[in-house]
Amino acid sequence: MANETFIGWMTAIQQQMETALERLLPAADCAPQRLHQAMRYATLEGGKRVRPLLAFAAGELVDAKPDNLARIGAALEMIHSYSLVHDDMPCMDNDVLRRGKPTCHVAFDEATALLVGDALQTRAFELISQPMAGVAVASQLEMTHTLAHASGHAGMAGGQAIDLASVGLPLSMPELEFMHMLKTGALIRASVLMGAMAGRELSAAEKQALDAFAKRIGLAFQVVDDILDCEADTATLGKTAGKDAAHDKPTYVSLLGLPEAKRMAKDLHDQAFAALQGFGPQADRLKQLADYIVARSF
Ligand code: GRG
Repeated sequence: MANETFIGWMTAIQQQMETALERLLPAADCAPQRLHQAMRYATLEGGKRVRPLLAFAAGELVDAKPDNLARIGAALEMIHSYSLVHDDMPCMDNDVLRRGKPTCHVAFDEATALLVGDALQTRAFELISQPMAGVAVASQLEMTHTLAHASGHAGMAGGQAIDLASVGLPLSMPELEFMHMLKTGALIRASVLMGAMAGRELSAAEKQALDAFAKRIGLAFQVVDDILDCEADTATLGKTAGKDAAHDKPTYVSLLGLPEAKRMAKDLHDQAFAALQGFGPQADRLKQLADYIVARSF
């Protein structure tokens, strides 16, 4: 029953995000049409919207306004979609399938895909730097800083650089963890923190607890991604399965083996739950999302 309620909530937020993204992305019939069409192609109708869901769930802790959370969610999803477009390009992972459809550079062309990433990234910052009703300017500045830090050299882009340099190398566990904390974990962590910046101020202890949750769940997301890459099929994932092993990429599965990687995902999930102990029922959505992230099948 509780699970049904969660699925209803998740579906409603996913629909709300689709509507917000439709509105906040540039119109397809407005010049330059090809770029705008490709930005919409890469962002709309696809993806689980995990980062916006985390921002909405964290927003519940602080009674944040849904309109502001939708804008924060759209910014997060634009950064995430840009990273997928660039990651799929021939100079990086060179993949042809993403979110169940041809990758952006295949459906359009490489130059357009490069520009899609650039334009989605800057659009994200345009969105979160516009005034938000009821949110202090200082909080918005903190949000902008958090998103920039999580996306750049000390976050996602840095993690991607380590990933590209690690192919075929036997990474140690701390090295693998560092790479994933940056590449995947940083934006997931930022999603939680940014949602919580859109409402009432949390105490220092609450912020610390939420950050501990966000870090654990960011890492759990990646461990599960590694497991799915070797256990799920391409049709279910909507992206090419088995790529990590084929590209000789170090993963939690290659380092620990499947059973131990599964145990690690469960441990991280339990640690994430424990971090939320001090919050009341307002943290229930975050807990349900943690369950979903660890139990998901794609
Ligand atoms: C190009 C700067 C730059 C960074 C790329 C995110 C990333 C860094 C690469 C994607 C490669 C990858 C498969 C990473 C593993 C975790 C991950 C981000 C999976 C995709 O995210 P989901 O599952 O995707 O949230 P959907 O499609 O549901 O949005």
